[in-house]
Amino acid sequence: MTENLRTQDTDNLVAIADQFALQGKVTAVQSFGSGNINDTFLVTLDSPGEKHFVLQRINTQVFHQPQLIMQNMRTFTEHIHERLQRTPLSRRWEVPRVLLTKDAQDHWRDADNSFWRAISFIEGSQSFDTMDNQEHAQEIGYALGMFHNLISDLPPEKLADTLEGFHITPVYLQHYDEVLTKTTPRQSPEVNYCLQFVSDRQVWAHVLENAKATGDLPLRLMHGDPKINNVMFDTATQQAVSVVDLDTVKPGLVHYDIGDCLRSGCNRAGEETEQWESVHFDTDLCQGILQGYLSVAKAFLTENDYAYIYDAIRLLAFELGVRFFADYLAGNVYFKVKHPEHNLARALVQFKLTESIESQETTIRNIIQDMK
Ligand code: GN1
Ligand code: MG
Repeated sequence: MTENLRTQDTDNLVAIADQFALQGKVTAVQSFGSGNINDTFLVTLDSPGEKHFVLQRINTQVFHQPQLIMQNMRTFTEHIHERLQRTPLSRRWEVPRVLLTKDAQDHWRDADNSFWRAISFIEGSQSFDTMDNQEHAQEIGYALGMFHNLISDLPPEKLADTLEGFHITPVYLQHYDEVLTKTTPRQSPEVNYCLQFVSDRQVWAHVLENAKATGDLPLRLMHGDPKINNVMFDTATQQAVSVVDLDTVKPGLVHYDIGDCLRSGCNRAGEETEQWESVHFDTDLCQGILQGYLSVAKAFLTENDYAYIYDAIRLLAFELGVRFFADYLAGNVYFKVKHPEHNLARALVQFKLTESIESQETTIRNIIQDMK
C-alpha cells in the first residue's frame, strides 16, 4: 500500500513524462481518473501535434511482469489498428496507442525502479462513473461488444496471462479463507453480514469456472475491467468512441466482462456510494447495455453463452464484493483506500447489489431470453 500511496513531486513527474514526449514540451502533469491500482496522470504538451497523453506508473505489487502487459498491448492494438484499416467502421472508434520513449522502448524505469509507460489520449472524450439513461447504457454495451468483436479474431494464446487468477472466483474465495484463518475480524453487524453472505454462496461461486472446465464456455480474449468509466464518450456527439484501461486484456471469458460491465453500469449510486443500503440493480439500464452489446456480439455468441449471462452478472458483483471484503480483512493491501473501512464499505455495496440481482432473477433472465 505504501507504494500505492507514495506521491511523486511535480518536477519528477515532468522529467518522467519528458521521456515519452517525442514532440513538444511538457507543460503540465496532473492526476487523472480514479483507478484503484495504478497511478495515472494526464500530461499536457506544448506541441503542434498531440496535446495530451496518459502517463501511468504500473503497480508492480499487483502486476508482477509489467513488460508482458506492454507486449500484450502492442500485439492487440496493432491487430485492431490493422483490422480497422482494412474494414473501417461507419462511426468514430479509436484504440489507444502505446507511446515509446526516446530510446524506442515501451516503458521507462526510474531511479526507484518504478515501471512507467505512456499511452495516447482519446482527444475530445470523457467518461462517467454512473449513468442514468437508456441511450447511455446502449452506448456502453455497444462499446464492449465492439471491443470484443475487434479482438475476436486474435487467437487467445497470442496474449500472455498478465494477472494469474484474475476473475477466477474460486481463487478469490481460497484467498479469502486464508485471510480468515490469519485474522479475527472486528465484530460488527456489517462484518457479520459479509461473512454470512460469502458463506451462503460458496458452492454456487464455481459456476463460470465449472462451465469453462466442461467446455460449455470457451476461452476467449477479454478486456478484464470494462467498468463503465473505462468507456470514453465523444464530448460532442455523446457516442462511445473507445474502451480504455487495457492492462488486463488477456485470455478469459467474455462473461467476466459482461458481468463486470453490468454490475458497474446498473448500479446508479455507483460503486463508491456510502449509502450501501439503498443500492439497487437497475433492470432498465441492464436491458439497455445488453441491447447495445448484442447489436454487435450476436454474431459471435452461442446458445451456451446466453445461458450463463445471468450467472455472470450475479457472480461478478459477488466476486468484487469478496475481493473488497478480503482486502479489508487483510488490512487493505491490494486496492487503494481513502480510510481503513473503505474496502468494507465497497464490499457492502457489491453484496447489496448481488442481493438485488438475485431478487430480480426472473426479470433479468426474461430480458436475456427476449433478446436472443
Ligand atoms: C480495479 O484500478 P481499477 O480501478 O482500474 C481492479 C478491477 C476492479 C476495480 C473496481 C487489476 O480496477 O478488477 O473491478 O478496481 N483491477 C485489478 O473498481 O484488480
Ligand atoms: Mg483497471
